[in-house]
Amino acid sequence: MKRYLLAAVVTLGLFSARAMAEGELHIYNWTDYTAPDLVKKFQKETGIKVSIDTYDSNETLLAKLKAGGTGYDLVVPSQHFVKILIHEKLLRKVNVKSLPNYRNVAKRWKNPPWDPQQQYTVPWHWGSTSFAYRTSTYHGPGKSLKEFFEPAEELRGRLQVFEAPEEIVNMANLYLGIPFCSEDPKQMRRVRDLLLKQKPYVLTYNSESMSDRLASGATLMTAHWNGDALKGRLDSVPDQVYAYPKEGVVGWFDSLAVPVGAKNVENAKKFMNFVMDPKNIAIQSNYVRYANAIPASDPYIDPKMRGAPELNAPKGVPVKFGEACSPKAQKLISKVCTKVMQ
Ligand code: SPD
Repeated sequence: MKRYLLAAVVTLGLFSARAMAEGELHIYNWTDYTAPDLVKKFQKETGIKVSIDTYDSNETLLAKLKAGGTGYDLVVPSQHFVKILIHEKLLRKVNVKSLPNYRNVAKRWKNPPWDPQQQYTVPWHWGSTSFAYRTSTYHGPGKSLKEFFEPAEELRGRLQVFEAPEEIVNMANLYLGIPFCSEDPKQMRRVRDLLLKQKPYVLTYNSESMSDRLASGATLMTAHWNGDALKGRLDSVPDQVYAYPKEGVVGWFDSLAVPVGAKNVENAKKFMNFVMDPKNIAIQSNYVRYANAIPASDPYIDPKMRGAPELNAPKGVPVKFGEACSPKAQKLISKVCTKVMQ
C-alpha cells in the first residue's frame, strides 16, 4: 500500500514537473474562434497549459500589440492586418516552412501575398463578410446591400452592425462602388453619409453574439461572418439566411502569428504545427464552422458543413478581399467611424 502511494506521489510529482517544464501558451484570438476540444487535445498531448483572451476586431488587435507588453504568444490577424503588423514590426519570424505539418497546407494557400516567404503565418480559417436575416421575419430577397444599409420598414431598429471600422466601411464601399482603402475625402464623405443614414435603424454596433440576438428576436438582420452564420443556423436559428448581395461580399483569411515579445515561442510553434494536422484542424473547423486550408481534413469535416450555402459563394457574386490601407486611408476610415458611432 505504502509502495503504491509512494509510486503515485512520484508519478504525480513527475507529471506536474513535466507540466511546468512544458510551460504555457497565451493565445489572443477573435471571440468564439477557438474550439475548446482542440485546446484540450493540445494540452493533453503536450502538457502545455493554454490560456485564451479574445477580441472583436483587427483594429483592437493592432492597438493592443502597439501598446506592447501583452504577454501573448499567438494572435490571429486577417490577411491585410498581417501586412500592417509586419510593417509595424509587431510580428516575429518563425520559419513556418520548417514545421513538419506545413506540407499539409493547400498549394493555393502557400506563400500567400500577405506573407510571400511564409516567414510569419500559419493558416487558420478563411471566409467572407456579409449580412444575414431570418426568413420568418424578413422575406428578403437578400440580393443587395441596399437591404442592409437602407433597411425596409420592418427591420428598422432591429439591425446589428459590426463595431469594427474597416469591416463596416468595406461593406459600405462595396455598396457604393468605392474602392477599398479610398484616400479620397469626397468618397469617404459618401460612406459617412450612408452610415449616418443607416444609424437610426441600428439597435447595436457590436461584433459579437450576432446569432444570439437573431435567435432571441432582438435583431432581425445583422452583419455576419459566414462561418458564424452557419454555426448560428445549425445551433439556434434554423431560418437564418446568409445573404450574397450582387455588389459582393468581403473576403478574408485569418492566420496564426507570433507577436514580437512573445515569451513562449517554441510552444507557439508547437501549436502552429498542431493545427496543420488534418484531424486537429477538422476539430477546429467543426466547432467554428469555417473552412480551413488543409485539404486532407476533408474526410473528418462534419457532413452538415459540406455544400453549406454559407461556405460556398454562388457564381457571379464577387468576393473582394480586404486590403492593407495606407495610413491616410486608415485615418479617413477611423474618422468616419468615430463620427458614426459617437
Ligand atoms: N467568431 C469570430 C470569427 C472571426 C472571423 N474572421 C473575421 C475576419 C474579419 N476580417
